[in-house]
Amino acid sequence: MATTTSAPQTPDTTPPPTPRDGDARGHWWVAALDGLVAGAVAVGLASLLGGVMTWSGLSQGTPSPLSALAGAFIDRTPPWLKNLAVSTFGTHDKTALLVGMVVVLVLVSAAAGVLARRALTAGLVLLVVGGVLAAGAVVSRPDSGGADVVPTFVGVLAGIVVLRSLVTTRRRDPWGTSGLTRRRVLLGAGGLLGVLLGSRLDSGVGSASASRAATPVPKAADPAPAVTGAQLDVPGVSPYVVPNGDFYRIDTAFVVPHLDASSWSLKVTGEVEQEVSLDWATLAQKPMVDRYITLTCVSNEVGGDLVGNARWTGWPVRELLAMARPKDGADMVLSTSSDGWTAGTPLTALTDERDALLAVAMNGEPLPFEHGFPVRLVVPGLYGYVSATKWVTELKVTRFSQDEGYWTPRGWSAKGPIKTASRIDVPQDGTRVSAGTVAVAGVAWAQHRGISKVELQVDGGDWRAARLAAEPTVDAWRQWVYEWPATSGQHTLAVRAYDAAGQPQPATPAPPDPDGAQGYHSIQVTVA
Ligand SMILES: Nc1nc2c(c(=O)[nH]1)N[C@H]1C(S)=C(S)[C@@H](COP(=O)(O)O)O[C@H]1N2
Ligand SMILES: [Mo]
Repeated sequence: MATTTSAPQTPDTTPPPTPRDGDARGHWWVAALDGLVAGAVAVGLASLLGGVMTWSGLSQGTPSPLSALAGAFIDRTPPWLKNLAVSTFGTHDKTALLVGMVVVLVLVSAAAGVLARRALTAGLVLLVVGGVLAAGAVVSRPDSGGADVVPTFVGVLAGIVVLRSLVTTRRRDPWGTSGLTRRRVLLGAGGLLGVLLGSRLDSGVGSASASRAATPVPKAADPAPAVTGAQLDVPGVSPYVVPNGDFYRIDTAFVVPHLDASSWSLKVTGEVEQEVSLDWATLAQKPMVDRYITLTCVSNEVGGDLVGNARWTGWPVRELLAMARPKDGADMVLSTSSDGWTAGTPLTALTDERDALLAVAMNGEPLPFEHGFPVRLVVPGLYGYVSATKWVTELKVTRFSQDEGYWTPRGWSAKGPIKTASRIDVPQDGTRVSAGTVAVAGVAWAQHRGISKVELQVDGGDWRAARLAAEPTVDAWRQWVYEWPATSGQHTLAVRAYDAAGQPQPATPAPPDPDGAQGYHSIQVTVA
């Protein structure tokens, strides 16, 4: 009987040191990192190729998968989520979406890497699923062509190759790899560079910027009214004319369209006797008018800042429509932007005496890209979502019974006349002021009707008339001020306005959807 048992000592076949969790798959976080690298390469290459296709004019659609996913997401956002996004992030809603997309991409890529650590195929399948979703978004974008999915396809293929090769390398040396090898850094950085370069090309920044810089502002044959007396000398009140850089921006465009004026054209189609096409050179020759018109967003909350006044230079739309001669029975013009957004405007608002413009300049500058370069619509009296199409490329004469603008199937009213409204700019809500005479001031608007009276109420008492600034045009907002003899304590101030016909602004509070917020703006201040 053997007293001792021992395994034969054969050093050559001794298994390698056992990894901590008993297998040869390496750290999960290294696997996640490899997924991230593969994801960065896939997205970077696809963005770069997509950018090149857009920039070269090879594609009229959205070949860049990130832009396509963002666009598809925005267009499918249910109204409650859109409202939540706007109320939470305001005009930074697109930055929020970008951050959200980056988070999702990071999570999905890392998950692909971690899955691949267990079974390579599972990781690759996740990359392919992501690619199929992106390709679906690409083909669903306006004006997409068959070749538009090529960047996504190539990107996913590159991601697969990279993930496979990183996983294979790791298998040879599961625990020896440090987290950040040269290859990973290079591939990851290359991917990020691709995204950056691609998004620049994507937005057409180069040629469009040159085009905008070379575009002269046409001299208006019919100048704007003088604005003497329209600006009150009260610190903190909104400027009568809002500078371009401070003007609110609202649109569904994740990537701001950068069009070249020389290749822009506008078609008038639909129920017309004569289809008309207008190019930039022809438009620039037309006699232009210069007008102050206040734009308002239907999403503007009571007291909100999605409203602004600018001087617009443009050619009256009615002149263009007169050339096309709308047929009897037509009652709507569906305007479309270069990125496929639409607005349905009553035909009469574009043909009556008001100055509905094909605007080419804002405050004496070519339209900023964010505000519609080279041409947009501006219609006095209607919320932006039913009238103010930026980057406009088509006017289809049609009927409300046959067509609807972008926001109508998303729960917003088909027609959007602007409701009379007023806002207190100073003092600001929740601030402290000193006792004595306090200038309470702000703006009121009832575009194309005009403001006849503004009243202020202190602590639920009598309504007192405010002093009105001059009103150079009924199409723009009007400033008002009330010299309030403030006494110490907590006070509530409320404002209300009347239009030129003497109609008071609606008193019953209502949210923005479906046809504009209403109710009185009120603030609280502490007087010391
Ligand atoms: N092409 C395009 N034009 C658009 C929109 C849009 O989403 N796409 N949004 C409209 C809305 S809802 C508003 S309120 C105004 C805002 O114009 P601004 O961004 O120049 O202030 O643009 C309108 N024109
Ligand atoms: Mo809007």
